[in-house]
Amino acid sequence: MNHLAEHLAQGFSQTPKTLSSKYFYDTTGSRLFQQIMGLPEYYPTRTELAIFQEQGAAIARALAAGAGASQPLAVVELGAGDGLKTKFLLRELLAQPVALTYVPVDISASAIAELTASLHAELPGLPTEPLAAEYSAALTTLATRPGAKAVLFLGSNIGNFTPDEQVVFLRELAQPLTPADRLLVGFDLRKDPRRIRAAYDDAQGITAEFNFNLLRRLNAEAGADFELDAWQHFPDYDPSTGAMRSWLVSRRAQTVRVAALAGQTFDIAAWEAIHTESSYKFSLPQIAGLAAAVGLRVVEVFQDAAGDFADVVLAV
Ligand code: AVI
Repeated sequence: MNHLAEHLAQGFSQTPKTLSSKYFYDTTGSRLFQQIMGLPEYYPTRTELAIFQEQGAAIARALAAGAGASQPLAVVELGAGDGLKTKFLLRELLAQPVALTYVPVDISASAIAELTASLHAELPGLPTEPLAAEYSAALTTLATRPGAKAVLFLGSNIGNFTPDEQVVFLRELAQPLTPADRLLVGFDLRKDPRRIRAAYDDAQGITAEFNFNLLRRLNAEAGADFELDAWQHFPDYDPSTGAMRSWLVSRRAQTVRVAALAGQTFDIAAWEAIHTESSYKFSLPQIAGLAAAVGLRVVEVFQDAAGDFADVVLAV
């Protein structure tokens, strides 16, 4: 049984039916996400980029401070994607008196290949050790690699975990860190709920395509027969919890057959919803609480002037 089919069987046995957003990122999904990052409604990417453009030197100093001039610094980025924003930080880090290596980690092999090629062209002096893998592989790198580490987890990727998963994941990340290491986490902050919801329901329908791509992928890789026009992309935001959620809602009663599950079928009721992604939004006290819960201290908080997004430097 293939991995994706197994995930479908497991996710469809839950109530509500669930598919993980980590399966969004095949080659098509990664391209769609790149388009999303440039959409007028999707503010997080350009806001974090502006923070790096305006405060990059101070962030680089905060990240390299623990390493000093005496030990090499490995910048390990989880979910590196196209690295567009990180390149600003890397340029600033290259100006610090430290021997730097960049270790981008991403689940998408195509994203890692494109990033590696662009880094060779744009930052030819930067030693790079790309890793096409899930986050768990990066945790091994963190635990075994000598020298200081600056771990980057940007773009509010942390928001794609449930609150419980956020604690577990950050605890795992914090566990191998030494006092010389730093962690930089990007958090999308709570704001006007309509702006948040619009960021996941863009007028051009790119986010809807991104969500539908999950079904396309299940059709292609698990032999499922989802009919895409029988589904609706539905995002909702709960301002009381900061939970931004995306759903695929079935427009009619339907039965889906999955070849990779020996032809197993799944009945879906009219207007039944499949949960496909959560993108949690945070407050600053909540971030401080999360850090404290996993034994990390907040070293410095970098925000845009409007307070839409925060990049937080953490250390043990
Ligand atoms: C990758 N992640 C932080 C994005 C987010 O905002 O949750 C993925 C995304 N989903 C829909 N639009 C963007």
